[in-house]
Amino acid sequence: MFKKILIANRGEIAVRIMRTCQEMDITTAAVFSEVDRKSPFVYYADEAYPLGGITSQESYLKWEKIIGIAKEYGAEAIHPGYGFLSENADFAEAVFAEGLTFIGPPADAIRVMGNKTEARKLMIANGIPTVPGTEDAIKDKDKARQTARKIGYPILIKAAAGGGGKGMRLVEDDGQFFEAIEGAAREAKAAFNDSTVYIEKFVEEPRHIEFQILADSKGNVIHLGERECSIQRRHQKVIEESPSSLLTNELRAKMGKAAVQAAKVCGYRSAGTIEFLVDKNLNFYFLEMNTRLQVEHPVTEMVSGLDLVKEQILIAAGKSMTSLKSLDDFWGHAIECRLYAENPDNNFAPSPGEILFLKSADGPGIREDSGVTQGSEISLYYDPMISKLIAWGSDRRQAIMRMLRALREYEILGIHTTIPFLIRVLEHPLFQKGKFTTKFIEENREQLFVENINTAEVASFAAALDQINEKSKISIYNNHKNNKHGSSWKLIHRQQSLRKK
Ligand code: MV4
Repeated sequence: MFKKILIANRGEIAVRIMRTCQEMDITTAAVFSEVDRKSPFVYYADEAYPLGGITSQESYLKWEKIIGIAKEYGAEAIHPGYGFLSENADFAEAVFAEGLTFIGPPADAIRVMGNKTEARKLMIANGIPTVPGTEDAIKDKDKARQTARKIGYPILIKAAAGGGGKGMRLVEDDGQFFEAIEGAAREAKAAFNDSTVYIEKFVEEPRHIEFQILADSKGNVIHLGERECSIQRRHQKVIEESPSSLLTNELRAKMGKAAVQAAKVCGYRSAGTIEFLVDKNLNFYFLEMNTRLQVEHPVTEMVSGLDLVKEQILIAAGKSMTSLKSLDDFWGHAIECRLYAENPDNNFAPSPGEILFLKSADGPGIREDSGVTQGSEISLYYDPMISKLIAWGSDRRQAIMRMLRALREYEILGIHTTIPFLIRVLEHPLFQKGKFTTKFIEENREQLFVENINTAEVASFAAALDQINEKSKISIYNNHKNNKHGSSWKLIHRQQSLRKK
């Protein structure tokens, strides 16, 4: 087993990975930018090495430097977390070339899945359902328009080098086709330095459901059920859960089988995720594969009892994955909320600053994976996600109620957070019934945002409260149900006593 692992990441995921290393008796080495010098993950690590620099470009993406540190200080393996270098095939290859272990899939698997047309081709060749569309990159625009007509509008133009919704164009009829193709290609060239685009039929009001897979070098490939990720805003996931209330055991088995097959045909090893779209007739289609540990991996951990980081480390060290009999061993329901340093009632504007006070949630069924602490400074340089709350319950209802309770317990001063918005989503009757698609937030704007509070009756009260809140940047998340556990007034009191000190 590895004696020392370098974690090439920051924030909550760096802490998450180090926790498992602790449990496995593995020494941890952090690398950090100047902005992160005092971050919890730097203190958590057994050793920490400065990368210098401020932006990602100047720090966490400097892979020669990171590999150099690993070699100099005797780390045998590098865990990339998510984002940054995690899906960079050249990095994975360079790590290997330097005699170190990349805790993730083989570079070839990253490469093929990183190219969305290559990935589609591979899936089609192996009988895995994909969205109807072009198999190859578009070269001839007239031919492409013929294809679009054959598929039937609306269609989506996607960038081969894209993913995660970047560089997508919706085309509703023939008249828009050429302009859209040219625009998409131009955008793809600018964003990914690759103008290759392809066409898919537009699946209307789909659910986004993804399957967690694990593959080891002994030839074992299993799936760990699904995560329902339809609650998104601008291609950013907001809430994830497992299991999905949409799937029957029969459909789950079918999709799981396709996910395992997808992992096998690309020669996968480590933890990975197969994303599917599911339409209203419960047809499912392969969308893309994420060749990394994902932000939302904890919901799978909570229902399976597995530690996915431990599995990744075991697999990277050439050992078998922990045996897992079947989904019959899974228990209960888990929900994750991503907490962002953003103001949901001002179009999710970033909310940088110092966390003046922090008392997070705990109690039955609550897990928090956080990257911050009281006194942390939230900068504008990196992703604004500061923490993840995960609630486990014996059923979906209990998981929702526990999450709501935890969100109301959470006390944070100095920055705005998305907590008030998350509460509104969890309280929404359609969310509670499990009746939603990827359009949920867009379609329920009126109930999810408070910008329409402007009646004369509440205006003066709201103005007064706003003033206080603006000063202290307190999120008003409790002006309903007389919830005394998280009252604004209590927070304001706390803020004032902090000021006196
Ligand atoms: C689609 C689609 C409908 N039809 N592809 C967005 C993220 C990227 N992974 C692919 N995405 C979509 N691809 C076809 N053929 C709709 C989306 C989509 C979406 C997917 C999952 C979750 C949220 C979404 C929000 C808007 C669009």
